[in-house]
Amino acid sequence: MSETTAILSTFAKDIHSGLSSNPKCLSSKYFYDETGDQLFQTIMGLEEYYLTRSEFEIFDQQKKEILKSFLGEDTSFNLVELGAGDGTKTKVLLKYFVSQGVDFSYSPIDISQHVLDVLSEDLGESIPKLQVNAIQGDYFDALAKLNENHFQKEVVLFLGSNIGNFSNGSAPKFLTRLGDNLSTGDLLFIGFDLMKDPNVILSAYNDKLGVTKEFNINLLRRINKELGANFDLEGYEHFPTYNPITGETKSHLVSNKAQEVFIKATGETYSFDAWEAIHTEVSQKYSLKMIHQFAEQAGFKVIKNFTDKNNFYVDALWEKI
Ligand code: AVJ
Repeated sequence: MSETTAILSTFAKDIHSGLSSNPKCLSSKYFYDETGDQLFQTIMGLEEYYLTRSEFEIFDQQKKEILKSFLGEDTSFNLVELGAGDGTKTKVLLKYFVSQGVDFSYSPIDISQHVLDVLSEDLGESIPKLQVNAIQGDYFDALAKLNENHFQKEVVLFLGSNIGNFSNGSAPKFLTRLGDNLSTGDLLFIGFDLMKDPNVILSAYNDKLGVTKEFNINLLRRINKELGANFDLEGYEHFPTYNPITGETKSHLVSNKAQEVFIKATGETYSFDAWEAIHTEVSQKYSLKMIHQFAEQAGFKVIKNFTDKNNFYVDALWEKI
């Protein structure tokens, strides 16, 4: 890289290291600029994208049981949500808990202050009685801060199969670190997308309208815009794969010709062979056995699994040992 390295953003450094690797890769955490957020909102409403609908069904149909399990022997708790987003699904639970007169507060944690502002305003209007305490920042910093000031039981939500973006190698480390920031008896309510008919899974990442393709290609558009690159957006095919043995779903952008791209921010040119691929995302699918192993490895006890009627998806409730 050129001598400007020292002043390069983390974004530029990550993109440089990904495009210099073999095979090439780019991190899915960079999908979410404003356009990426909007595209993901659209994905959540797609016919093929069963994940959101399945989790919504679990909340809607089993909210009474969920509340009972959250409370356990206690009479109150603090509900913490990691990566709250727009809170559409969570609202089903929040509304129900408020209607039942439950003594709880809600602390959404997100890296984006903008997301938190929109969510807080929306909740102020739709559930005015709800006590909201939004925290901007890194998940672990925010959890540590909460743990200092709270004597109530924490119930941490990590929904949407966001855990799926971690490889199976890195997920246990993340979950262990999460547990390190909790106290004995605290709860983790975590959404996992289950293994199922491979065709159903592949369609969810290759929708007819091409929204997921746009979502994937938007990463290149973002690099063009923010790092001054000249990716030809027509020069890459969207290609997801699912491995039914490991449960790994991967998204790729495949270069449909030999081509080069120049990125101003790194001062470098990157070459693609014809049909060379960039790996852009992992969306891991799980068996219940894998999920139980994760809980054990990370120091949690399994309390209950909540699944939808199709058995497509599970929200697992774990207790910190
Ligand atoms: C937000 C990570 C759960 O992997 O299913 C949707 C993102 N990627 N379509 C997922 C996504 C392509 C989504 N997660």
